[in-house]
Amino acid sequence: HNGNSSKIGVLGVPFNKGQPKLGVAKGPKVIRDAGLIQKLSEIHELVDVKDYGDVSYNINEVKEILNMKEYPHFASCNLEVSRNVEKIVKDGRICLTLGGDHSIAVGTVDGHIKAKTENICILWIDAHADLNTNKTSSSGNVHGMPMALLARELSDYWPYLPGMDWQKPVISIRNVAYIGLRSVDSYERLVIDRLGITAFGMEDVENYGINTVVKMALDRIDPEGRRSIHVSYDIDSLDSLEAPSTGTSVRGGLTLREGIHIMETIHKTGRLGAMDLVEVNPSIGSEKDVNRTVEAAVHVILAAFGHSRRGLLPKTSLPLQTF
Ligand code: EXY
Ligand code: MN
Ligand code: MN
Ligand code: MN
Repeated sequence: HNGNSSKIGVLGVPFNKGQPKLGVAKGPKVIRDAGLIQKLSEIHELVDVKDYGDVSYNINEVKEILNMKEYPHFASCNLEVSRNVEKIVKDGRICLTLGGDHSIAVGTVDGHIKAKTENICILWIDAHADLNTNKTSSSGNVHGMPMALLARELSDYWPYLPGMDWQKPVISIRNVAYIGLRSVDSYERLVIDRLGITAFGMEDVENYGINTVVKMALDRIDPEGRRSIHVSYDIDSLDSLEAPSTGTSVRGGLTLREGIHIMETIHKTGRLGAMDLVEVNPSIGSEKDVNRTVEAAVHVILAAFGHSRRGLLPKTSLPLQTF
């Protein structure tokens, strides 16, 4: 482990206004209720986990933006998310943010960038590219837009966004990679091709295997191995059988094994700076579906912070003849 890889700060963002399904605001609660904090602290004895609670925000009365539903809420919440993530990372902790819908990643990435003075890269694990602008989106749902708000190369495609002056689209799309894509809109496809964005879809996972895909992704976005890694993990990257309780599930996705493997590999770099786990919606599906989805989220998170599927040796050595 590197110096700070065992210090974790957990932040909940019960935000649901980036899309129409209300239950996603209960994501932080169901993931915590599954024992996340305790399980994190049990990974190994050096883990130090602090729960910073949930973000709350006052709505700033900024003007509405065409085809960005609930824009004033989005802008107001993300300012608080950014401030909290910046503080947690500056406290020397890896910030784990529990969503909430994926629109909150504008704030988490911004906070991470501010704390690390821009030297970050992003792995966006998702069935979707979340690369629409308000002009290309057919839904107007802001959870389909965060990556387009974050990328420096797309800043000219946005109108002036009041109440978002704090947000800097300073990340270059060259430092962003996707894994898990299988539902990409036509303008998103155009942007990926024109800008040459590193994007591994499910067919690449089949062709190369997940281990090679993660290595290739990291090699592209952080060739010198020096950046702080931001993983924005949308639970809908997993197959609908693994994570049924999510708002925009798409079949044919990652197995839980592949999803865990990604985060084990990231953990081994020692450079995870922040992780988002978003789009768990406990109002979708049966109780069994919800438990299955939350369990999958917890497995992926534990892998990110060093849980080993091999098991750990005992802390104290007993005489061998005990066995
Ligand atoms: N591309 C579609 C849209 O923009 O509405 C669907 C977006 C779903 C986004 C989910 C969170 O990853
Ligand atoms: Mn997403
Ligand atoms: Mn998605
Ligand atoms: Mn098990």
